[in-house]
Amino acid sequence: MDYTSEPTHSDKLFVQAQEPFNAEPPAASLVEFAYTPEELVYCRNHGPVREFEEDEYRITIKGAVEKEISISVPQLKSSFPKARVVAALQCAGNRRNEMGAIKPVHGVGWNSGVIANCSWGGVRLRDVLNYASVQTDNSSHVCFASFATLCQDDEYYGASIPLAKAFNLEDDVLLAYEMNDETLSAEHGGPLRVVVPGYLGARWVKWLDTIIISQEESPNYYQQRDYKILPPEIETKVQARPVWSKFASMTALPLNSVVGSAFKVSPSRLHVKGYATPGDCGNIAAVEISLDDGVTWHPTRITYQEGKWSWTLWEAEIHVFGSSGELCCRAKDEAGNVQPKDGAWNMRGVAFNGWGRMKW
Ligand SMILES: Nc1nc2c(c(=O)[nH]1)N[C@H]1C(S)=C(S)[C@@H](COP(=O)(O)O)O[C@H]1N2
Ligand SMILES: [Mo]
Repeated sequence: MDYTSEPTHSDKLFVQAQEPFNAEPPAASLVEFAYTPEELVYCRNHGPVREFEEDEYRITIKGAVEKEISISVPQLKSSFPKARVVAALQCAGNRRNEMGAIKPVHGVGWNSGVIANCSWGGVRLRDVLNYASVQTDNSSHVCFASFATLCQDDEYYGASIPLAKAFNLEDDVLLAYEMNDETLSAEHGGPLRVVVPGYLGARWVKWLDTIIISQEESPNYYQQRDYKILPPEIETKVQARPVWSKFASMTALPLNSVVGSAFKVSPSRLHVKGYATPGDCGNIAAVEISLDDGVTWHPTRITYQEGKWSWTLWEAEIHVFGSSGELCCRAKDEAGNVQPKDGAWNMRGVAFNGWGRMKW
């Protein structure tokens, strides 16, 4: 990993592009905090960041609802109970550079820093939907849109989630106005963004202004084309175009873990820290590390995990021989799934989850 190279380098984030603004912190900084401080929260934008006045900011809820609603953020805050959820926001392109090393992929060249574990405060989407009185069954979709902002590949930014996810009592999908107990900044989608615990970041629509209950998924580019795991034989966008609609939109990201840092604490002892995120089969149960490419594995200590949707932080001290080598890590979930050695290649470079690796 090389964070000193071009294009630019800010104090805390490696800036991939100024316009739209895309930037990530080094994973070594991330693993120092259970809750990611705002200055280390990655920025992923498909268009310009826009600032809005909270008092005048309104969202509309329409489609298959009994009453179409237009409600301001101050009204949302005073009408519905406040909910708080700790959840990891992760871009589907996290670790794309590692997948790109197998064979080139299309997308921003992210390392392993497009992830942030934050406490989100807002109102529950299901409370708002119950108020609007949804007139359809659970096979429908909640489509989110930000018509007020521009983006690169469509007229607006949009995404959707199954209505069942929005209504699941344990899932806590929020319309969030706070991040880490502070007012949500414009950079991260303030005054209002969607928080979909467990789902890839692309569904966490920023500057949300419209919710539509529909029988269909969002027709938006970012739901229908981007953010799909295409089969490995599709290598170009030209090949993808006629078949895009055949493949499912991404929802949960896969079981994953990454080595964030490895420091020598003595000539023969290495202190290793990392993070892990679950797939959709239960939380992280263990993370192991290996110094011999997976022949032998050593346990690590889980130092942070909170609720169902946070990331897991882990660390270990391990005896090393020689002056350098490679370290790898793998996560296991409560259902017994084990992170695979090799991540499967796909054209967009999404959902890479091969063993975490780091040279020491
Ligand atoms: N309106 C809007 N919402 C958006 C995006 C965007 O470009 N526009 N990017 C999405 C993607 S791909 C990710 S990973 C997250 C990033 O959120 P962050 O910039 O707060 O880290 O926001 C999602 N929501
Ligand atoms: Mo993303």
